[in-house]
Amino acid sequence: MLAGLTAAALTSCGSGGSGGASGADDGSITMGFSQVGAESGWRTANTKSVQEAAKESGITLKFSDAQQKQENQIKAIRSYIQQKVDVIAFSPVVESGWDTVLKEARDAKIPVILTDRAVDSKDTTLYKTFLGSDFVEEGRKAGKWLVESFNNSTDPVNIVELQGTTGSAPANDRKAGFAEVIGADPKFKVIASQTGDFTRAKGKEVMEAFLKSNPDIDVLYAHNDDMGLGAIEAIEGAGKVPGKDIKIITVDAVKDGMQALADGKINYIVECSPLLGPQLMDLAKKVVKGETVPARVVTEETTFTQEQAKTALPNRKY
Ligand code: GYE
Repeated sequence: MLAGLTAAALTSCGSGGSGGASGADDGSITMGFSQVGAESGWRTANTKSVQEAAKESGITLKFSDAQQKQENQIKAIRSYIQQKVDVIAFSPVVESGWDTVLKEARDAKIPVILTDRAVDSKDTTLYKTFLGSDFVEEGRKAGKWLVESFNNSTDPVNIVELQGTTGSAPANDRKAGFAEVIGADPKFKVIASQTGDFTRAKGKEVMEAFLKSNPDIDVLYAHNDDMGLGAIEAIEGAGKVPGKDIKIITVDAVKDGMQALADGKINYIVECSPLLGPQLMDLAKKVVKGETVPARVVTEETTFTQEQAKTALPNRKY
């Protein structure tokens, strides 16, 4: 109780100094959060984590869903600036085009935290910290599994790739990390690569097109579970066996993905954790107080084989 009071008193001084206005007097913190959308199981789990963590840490959350549109996120951020929230957090749908609105936040002295996805702004003083995964490393992990799995063969390996949302950090980086690793051996050929916008429906649609124009696909690399799950429907619809005729690698490790992995329909999943809420709230409290925080906070993650999925599945929360 006493510790809580002390923290509240400190916050009160700090937020007055930071210029954020709404909670300045009583030490309460209001966060404006602009979410990407509701495109995937990962996103749903991430939203829940942020909302629950805000509640638990006593932070008032103003939440908006941008439906995968940058213009909606820019509008939301501008409205948070007008409302004089104490801190803005957002997960940028694409990497480019944020400098103007981030400068507006800085001019209003409202600290900004990037969560989940990065921006490509050269001026890193536009935000306080970036909390999220290392997507290039995730792509590398996917590539390493593939290289090891096809270790014993010199035959060409035909790969199709379902990319995430065009221009998003996870799509750019998961593609780059994967290409870097498989690029060392010319037997690996990416014969088709297109966006499926991180959704199940688009994943299915694009995989159907891939199957029509490419009779000989050995591997699917999908930038998230949802697109992989949509693609599984397309593969089964074409009379092929997912996980056998076509090996499948995905990223995320949400429950539905893990179930498909345990069932043998997916071969390998690279984990990407959506549970960023608690760390985000801790960082928010610190930046509102004016404390220095690390410029980059990387999420800890693992990988799952089919056997590991069977063990992990009963305790999987999302
Ligand atoms: O992998 C995907 C979601 O930005 C890490 O966005 C996130 C990605 C995640 O739609 O499922």
